[in-house]
Amino acid sequence: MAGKMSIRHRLVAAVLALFVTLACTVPFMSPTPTPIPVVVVVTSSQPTSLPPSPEPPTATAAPTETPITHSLYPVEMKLPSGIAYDVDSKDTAPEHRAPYGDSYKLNRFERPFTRQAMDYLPDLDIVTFRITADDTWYYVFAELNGDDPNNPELDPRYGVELDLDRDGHGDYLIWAAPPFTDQWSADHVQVYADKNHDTGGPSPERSDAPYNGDGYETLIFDGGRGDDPDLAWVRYVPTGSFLIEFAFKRSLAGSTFMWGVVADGGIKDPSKYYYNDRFTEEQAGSPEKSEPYYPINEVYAVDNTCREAYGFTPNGYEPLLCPRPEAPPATQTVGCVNPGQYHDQASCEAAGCAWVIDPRYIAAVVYHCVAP
Ligand SMILES: [Ca+2]
Ligand SMILES: [Ca+2]
Ligand SMILES: [Ca+2]
Ligand SMILES: [Ca+2]
Repeated sequence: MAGKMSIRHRLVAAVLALFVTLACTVPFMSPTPTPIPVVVVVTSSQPTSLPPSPEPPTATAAPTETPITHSLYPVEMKLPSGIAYDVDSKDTAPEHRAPYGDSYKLNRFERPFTRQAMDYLPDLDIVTFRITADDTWYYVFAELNGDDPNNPELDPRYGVELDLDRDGHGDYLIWAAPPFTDQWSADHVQVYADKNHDTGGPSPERSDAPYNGDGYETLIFDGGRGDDPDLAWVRYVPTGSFLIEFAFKRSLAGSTFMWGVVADGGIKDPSKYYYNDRFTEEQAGSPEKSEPYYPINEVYAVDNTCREAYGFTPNGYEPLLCPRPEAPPATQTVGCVNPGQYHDQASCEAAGCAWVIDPRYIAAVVYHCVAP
């Protein structure tokens, strides 16, 4: 009995609903049906479940991006004791110049300065660089003189260049963009490869300008998208100045390679590496007042380092290899200090250093200054 009543009630309700619907619809009927507005809620990480839409199919579908899932994270590593030094331009900054160490020919830039005005940009001035490793990762530390890697006017990029076969042509560039935080993140890290081996042009140790290769042209990792979502990471460590710390998989670099770091607030274009092949020396300018093309012009707001060897003892002929040995002026009080700063025999020997043939030059006898 209760069941029959219930069915009867439902029938009555259905009939009433039909009347109400007709009553509501009929006054609004028009010869052209009006599309029903649909509010589309789009989320960035997952496909949305939308009601059937009367809109024509020209409406753009929401991007169906798969969320990035990381399975391995870098850890906190102690700063390694092994340290390499880049030129510190802080002391000569008031004079709007770099002290030394910029070599257009070698694609080695000491240009943490604005174009032409040569105002100092400490957030781009690399002063030390180091590397260490654990079972999964290489960790590279770049120490900079500034205090803001998120400097909004510069929007700087910090990078690590890897040369796996030691020929001076960079093979990978790990390239990180703001915002940087003190937590490991892969979100703003990219890894570029040079698959056609034209970084550096025909000669990695000389300018080939004007050269139109495509530099680091292949993006193999982009914020976690790529074959390995955990390939490369970055964070920064405020230290009074700051450290940019990179972590990248050992599988990317192998067990022996050459590496250097770069801070770029100027051109910021991996496809134009190396910059000394894109601009003549005159176009690039120079940060040293003793040079004819002072001040810096087309190649500006950039600092990079020489290349260090990892996992092998360099023979001295590796292109772009850091001069050896290179020691900090602050920790040496006697004897030859930072011989790379002397560019003539008299000042080299006066400082207690030795003026010897530079083994990196095969075609010509070139002297450079080293520790005796
Ligand atoms: Ca520097
Ligand atoms: Ca190479
Ligand atoms: Ca070149
Ligand atoms: Ca290339």
